Amino acid sequence: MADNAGTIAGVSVLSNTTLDDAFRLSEQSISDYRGKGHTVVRNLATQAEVDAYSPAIADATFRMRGDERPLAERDTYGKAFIQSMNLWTIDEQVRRFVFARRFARVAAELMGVTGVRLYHDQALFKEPGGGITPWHQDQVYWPLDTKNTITMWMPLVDVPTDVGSVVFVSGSHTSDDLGGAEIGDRSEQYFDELISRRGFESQSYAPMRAGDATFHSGWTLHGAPANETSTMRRVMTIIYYADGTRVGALDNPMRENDARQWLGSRRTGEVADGPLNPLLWSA
Ligand SMILES: O=C(O)CCC(=O)C(=O)O
Repeated sequence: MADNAGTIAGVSVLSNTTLDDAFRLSEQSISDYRGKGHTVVRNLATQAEVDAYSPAIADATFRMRGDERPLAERDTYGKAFIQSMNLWTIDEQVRRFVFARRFARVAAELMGVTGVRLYHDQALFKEPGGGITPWHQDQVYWPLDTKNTITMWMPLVDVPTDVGSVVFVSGSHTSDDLGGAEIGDRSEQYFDELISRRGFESQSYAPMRAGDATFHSGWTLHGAPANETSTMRRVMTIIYYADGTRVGALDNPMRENDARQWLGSRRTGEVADGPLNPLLWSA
């Protein structure tokens, strides 16, 4: 089928499958997201839609891949996944997926805001034998002066329980920066201790089907187990923030770097509306 195949005989074909219609979000998803800092939305994309876009996403992921060393030579964070970012800028088919109004509207409705902008996308492909994703909070990296940041995490393949699906720490999003800093061995140990000391509860939504999606807030503590299977865990993520958000403190090198890379070098106090931050949905 030309429309859904993604490639025909190696030639890339643009899909006619649009992702711009409204999805009926349940009240339960909204209250889970706001209360716990995470939720799952089942069947946000159909299998046919995933099939239409995932070849282009996979192709762009491998083209943009930075670290090509074998797993054994990488550190803990490097072993967690192949991570390729802002794929929408190199492929029209991926751009259509990332700019999907359906996904952006769900993000806005979960946060309860009237518009969302793109921060960036990233593919997170956990290889067979890939390691844990250490506990971390995303917003340590993001110089965004708002609590209204959210990641959509959508598997492009079915994710059974034994293939590292994300584990979220419920309620951790209300605490802002919990102090674990950069993702790696130290954040894993720091947050392991913090979770047991504070008696936090954690939750995973595995098993997940291709096209299901989880959403988590920028301050929600999360990580993922290793992939001990022989299947690549192919996941695409899209990160959004509320329209009107200003650039926050550039108080660590990661945030300085993110402001340069994703926010058009906007400075603290300026509206975060750089050329890579289109408004993807507004009421
Ligand atoms: O995919 C993973 O293993 C971790 C995902 C993650 O950290 C994120 O989407 O913020």
